[in-house]
Amino acid sequence: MTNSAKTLCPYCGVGCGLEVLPPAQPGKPTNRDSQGTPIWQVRGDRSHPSSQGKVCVKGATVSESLDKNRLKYPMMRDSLDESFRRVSWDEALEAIVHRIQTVLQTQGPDGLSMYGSGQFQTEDYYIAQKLFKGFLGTNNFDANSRLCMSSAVAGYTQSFGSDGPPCCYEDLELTDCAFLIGTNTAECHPIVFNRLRQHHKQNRKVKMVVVDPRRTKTAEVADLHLAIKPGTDIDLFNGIAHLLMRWGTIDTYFIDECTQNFPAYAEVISHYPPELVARNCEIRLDDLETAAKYWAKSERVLSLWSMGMNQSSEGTAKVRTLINLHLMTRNIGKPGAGPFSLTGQPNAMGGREAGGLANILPGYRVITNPQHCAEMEQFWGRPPGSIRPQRGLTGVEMMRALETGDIGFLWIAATNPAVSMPDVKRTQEALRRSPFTVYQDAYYPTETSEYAHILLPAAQWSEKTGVMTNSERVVTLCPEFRDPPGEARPDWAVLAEVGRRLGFVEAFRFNSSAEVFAEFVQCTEGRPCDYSGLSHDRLRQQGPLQWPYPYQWPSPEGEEEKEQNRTNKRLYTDLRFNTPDGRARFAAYHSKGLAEPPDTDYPFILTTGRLYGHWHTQTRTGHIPKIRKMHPTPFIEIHPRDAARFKIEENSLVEVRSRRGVARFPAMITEAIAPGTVFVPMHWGALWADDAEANALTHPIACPSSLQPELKACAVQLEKVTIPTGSLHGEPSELDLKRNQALTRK
Ligand SMILES: Nc1nc2c(c(=O)[nH]1)N[C@H]1C(S)=C(S)[C@@H](COP(=O)(O)OP(=O)(O)OC[C@H]3O[C@@H](n4cnc5c(=O)[nH]c(N)nc54)[C@H](O)[C@@H]3O)O[C@H]1N2
Ligand SMILES: Nc1nc2c(c(=O)[nH]1)N[C@H]1C(S)=C(S)[C@@H](COP(=O)(O)OP(=O)(O)OC[C@H]3O[C@@H](n4cnc5c(=O)[nH]c(N)nc54)[C@H](O)[C@@H]3O)O[C@H]1N2
Ligand code: SF4
Ligand SMILES: [Mo]
Repeated sequence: MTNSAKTLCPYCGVGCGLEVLPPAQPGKPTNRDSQGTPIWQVRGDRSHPSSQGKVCVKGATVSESLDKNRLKYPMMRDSLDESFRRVSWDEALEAIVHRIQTVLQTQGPDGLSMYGSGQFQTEDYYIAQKLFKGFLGTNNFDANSRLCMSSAVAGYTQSFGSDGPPCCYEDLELTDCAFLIGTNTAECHPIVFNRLRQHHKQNRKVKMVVVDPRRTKTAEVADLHLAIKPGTDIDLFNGIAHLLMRWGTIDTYFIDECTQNFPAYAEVISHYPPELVARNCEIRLDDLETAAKYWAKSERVLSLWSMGMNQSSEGTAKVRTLINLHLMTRNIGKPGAGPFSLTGQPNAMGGREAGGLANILPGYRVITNPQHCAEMEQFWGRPPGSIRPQRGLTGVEMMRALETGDIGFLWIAATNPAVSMPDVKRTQEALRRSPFTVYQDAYYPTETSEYAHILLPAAQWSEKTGVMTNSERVVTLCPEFRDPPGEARPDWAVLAEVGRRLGFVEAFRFNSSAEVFAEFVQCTEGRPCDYSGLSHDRLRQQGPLQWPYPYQWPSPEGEEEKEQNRTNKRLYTDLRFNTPDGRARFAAYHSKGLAEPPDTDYPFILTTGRLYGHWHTQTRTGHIPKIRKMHPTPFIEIHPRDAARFKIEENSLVEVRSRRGVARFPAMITEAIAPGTVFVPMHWGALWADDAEANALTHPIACPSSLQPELKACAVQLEKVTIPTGSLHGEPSELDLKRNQALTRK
């Protein structure tokens, strides 16, 4: 190909448009990376509505990662002690089909399971649901979104009657006050942050409040940083609500007409007077009052959140308690306002739309709703009763089922659970016991490939055509613009082929991902996430489009189209919610705090998260020199007071122990972290550093409603180790040190 292509960045859920150009352009020197390999040029797509031409370092360097360490051919082995041998696709697929049939006979459908990813495209997700839930008869499909977005899904669904972020990015530029809670937006959703920050800088009256135990890059520029004690968000929200009630700055008309359950909520918040809340959250009383005042005095309040809220044993309650504040002040369904969950992965949204978790079905249907099961049975031409209205196993439960022998077949795709799951040593042990694991990934090796019996090479972004949805419900077509390496194939095509080989020939007869998408969109018709009017062709011709986008909407790009695009920017503008009576639900929750609070044996709270340059388990970013230079080594952030207590100096090696495991990190002493709390990045699995796995320490205790584990907090003890750090991880980079200094500056 010699022309440029427009696509979407395959990293975070901001979903920036990219324009890519082939390495060789007439009359120009070939574009190469620092090692001399020709690479595609990447720049921001100015016509993309979400990003308007902007990109961050990850998007800008993505093409450097595409050709390194690729898995090119199917590989197989009979046991994990053997080395892999190259096999044909035919042999690999036959082995998979044979195993599925054996497990169906010996253990039944629930002996089968698949663990997928928000890095699937929507077509991959849909085919996996059709195969597992529709045709194999098990709801054991879960995705890494369980570790990421499931509390937001549960929160939206319970408060509004269905999933779906109701806001759009334009709200970032229309708000009077933005609350950023448990989100390091500046590093993790940089282009969303830039849009908000620009607006904030230009308008002195616009306020930015950051709620995060760490003084992050995001917190640095806030008007108010509430460095709450980890796990006290509900205290804070109920405390703000208490003050709003006291001041009478609530919208009683909206509460009466459009919501339910306010009295129960009012009773709960009466127990959260400001003095108590400030004490529980370990913040100043006047800061709490200032936060409440900002909320009360602003016409339009926007809240943005991500993992500091979702990854919690009370994640759903946190989300719903935040939504309460929006309901109580009618900060919803209007420009510049609303509760806006920032999605993590590039297509976590598409996954939700396509039913890609163990408790949902395509088209924002819920698996425990028999009517929804019946609709999908009919859609897929399956006999009544074939989809059981019972949720399947979550990712963590799949690991438990490997321990007990309850599953006999595990298919992992587009995720690296041997790094990213909580209590990862136990996870690794469980994976070691799996009788049959298929692992489908773009790269080799990854930490998870060590536990596979069959490796399937995946064509990844740029090598396959499919659709992804970003945080603001904008759907973008990502076309194939380069050839997959070796024999790599798109995920949807592999799943469809297995479906056909299992005998479901007609149901899985798809010749292209466009056909898969065309089938999928039909089952969204009439649903809250209706995009039955979308097709690959339309997205190719018209560019990215936002849902809802029903079939009835005509195609011309004239005035009518523009008008419709305007009306689907925000959900709930008519103040009718997706509950049976159209009213939103207040939630009455008391704060419970952390599942594993610190105690005398494990006196510190460990929190974990991300750095600007790296993406998760580094399968891509670990091979990009510029990013490695930015963050070459893991580290642990410790407050100077705690460091002094343990005689820990800058860069001395610290051993961190929890009840589950141990890890070691060079110390980074900084006032950016509160005393009593320490932070480590999640990016270093066993392939990238010795003993620096954040998840060796974390626990799997989950929110009872969303089943999302509390990856953001566990109790640990610290000890200084006396061997020199250089031998383990090398020195931290200039940039990380500078960042640390900048953050320490008060
Ligand atoms: N650079 C980069 N960007 C990414 C990713 C990446 O790997 N790298 N991954 C993407 C994905 S999948 C995701 S999910 C997002 C995650 O995006 P974020 O959620 O913004 O990132 P994290 O660093 O995981 O956590 C955010 C913050 O939560 C805070 N926190 C911890 N405990 C609490 C608490 O109890 N309450 C509150 N209020 N805050 C708390 C932490 O101190 C941390 O600063 O990023 C996406 N973007
Ligand atoms: N301690 C701690 N742990 C965490 C978190 C945390 O904050 N703290 N965050 C959690 C969250 S929010 C998330 S989202 C997870 C992320 O954790 P993972 O999903 O395990 O991390 P990734 O490195 O993104 O893994 C994606 C894999 O998919 C592969 N891949 C890329 N594209 C394709 C494709 O098209 N097809 C296939 N088959 N493979 C592809 C990549 O090579 C890579 O191996 O981590 C979770 N774990
Ligand atoms: S902000 Fe997210 S989507 Fe945009 S370029 Fe960066 S990683 Fe990609
Ligand atoms: Mo995530």
